[in-house]
Amino acid sequence: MAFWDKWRKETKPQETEVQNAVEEEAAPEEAAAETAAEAVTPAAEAQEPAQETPEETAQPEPPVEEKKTSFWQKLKKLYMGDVFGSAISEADEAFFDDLEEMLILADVGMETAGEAVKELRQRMIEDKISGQEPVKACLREILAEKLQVGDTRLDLSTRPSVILVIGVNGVGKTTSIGKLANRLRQEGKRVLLCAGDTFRAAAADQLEIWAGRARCELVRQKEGADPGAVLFDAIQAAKARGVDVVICDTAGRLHNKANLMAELQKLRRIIDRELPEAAVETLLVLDATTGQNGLIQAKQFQETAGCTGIILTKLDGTAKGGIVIAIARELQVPVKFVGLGEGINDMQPFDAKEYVGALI
Ligand SMILES: Nc1nc2c(ncn2[C@@H]2O[C@H](COP(=O)(O)OP(=O)(O)O)[C@@H](O)[C@H]2O)c(=O)[nH]1
Ligand SMILES: [Mg+2]
Repeated sequence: MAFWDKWRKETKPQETEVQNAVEEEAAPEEAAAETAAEAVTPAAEAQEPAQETPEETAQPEPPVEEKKTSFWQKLKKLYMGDVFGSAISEADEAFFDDLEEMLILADVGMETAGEAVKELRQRMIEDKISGQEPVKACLREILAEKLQVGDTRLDLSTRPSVILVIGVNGVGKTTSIGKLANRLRQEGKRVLLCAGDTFRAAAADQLEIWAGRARCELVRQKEGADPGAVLFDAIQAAKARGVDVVICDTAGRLHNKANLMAELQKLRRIIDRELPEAAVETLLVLDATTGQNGLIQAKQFQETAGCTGIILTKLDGTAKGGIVIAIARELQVPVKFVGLGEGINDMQPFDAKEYVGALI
């Protein structure tokens, strides 16, 4: 069973047709002058959800899964009944090489794969570990440790608290906001979405559809409005209405780093000024299918904007689940949620132990 199937096991089939506005890389322009709120739309007025379709058919078996099976079969031969001594034979060297290759193929990253194998080798010698299951368990433990880089829960301790959602175009920011809003609503929280991606009207329209689905409130302005002004309005609305969580969508523009930084910092300043005591999460959304390239982008975002957590989307679309480990290890930011499909329930809080168990 592929690891994402295991992740999926608790999610119910949900709607998969999401109106997806094609993101265009709009050249950032000077932000428009701050304007008053144009529309503050309660959930009841939000558009009807898009048509529901049944869950897609099962994914084909990925090549990594095959590799994994044959690899562990090989391992079994090598270690069944073996008592591991202090010396590592040539055959064992081959095992460690294969293991490192498997981890790299799974997108764990060269450096992290090398480290993990080194640690495994050490522990196997020190603790005299042998046999397929004990070795696997030891490797799981090592990988899980690499994933422990901070609290995976959201800090929503104030009313309101704010979640700023950032990341490049098309990674799944707006979709993840919809899923997250739904989750928080189910926990009984009053949620307000802020349409901070103002480059195209379609971006706010897409968020409005999600607001309708998740039955939460939305603050939007006209296309081209200053995202800071929209956030300002959203915060005022949240204060006035006793909203628990404001989730702010943003435009994803990475090619102009200076503009991106300026805009994200401006949003942050508005939050700090209007809600100085508020718990603020900055969640970076990453697309798992972009693998190591995504990691390079993530590093730039992290340097520019800083983030308190990662939402890793489209894990259903990759056989290379190891990217989660690479991200945690190299960014030192906890993965807080993983996206496993386009439906409203296709997102789960991240659990390192469960994940590693599904991976290996
Ligand atoms: N398979 C899959 N598709 C996703 C996931 N999250 C988002 N998407 C899709 O990715 C595309 C871009 O999503 P969108 O939320 O518009 O990205 P944004 O530009 O970052 O706001 C849409 O077609 C979404 O349905 C996921 O976890 N799995
Ligand atoms: Mg979007």
